[in-house]
Amino acid sequence: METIKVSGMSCQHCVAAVTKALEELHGVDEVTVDLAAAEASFANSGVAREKIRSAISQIGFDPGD
Ligand SMILES: [Cu+2]
Repeated sequence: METIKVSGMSCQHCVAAVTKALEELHGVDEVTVDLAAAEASFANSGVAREKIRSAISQIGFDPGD
């Protein structure tokens, strides 16, 4: 599993939006977003980190490195 910090989430709607955005990436599966930890974890089969970061920022949240 891979993890990434996600800043700016405030409620379960944000969690759902981030989950959906990541699941839409081909190669990313089993997405779990932890609101309290401000972190998403997922199985990644080859998706570039930059693509993952951009999927998060495109919906208005701030991805970590
Ligand atoms: Cu929210």
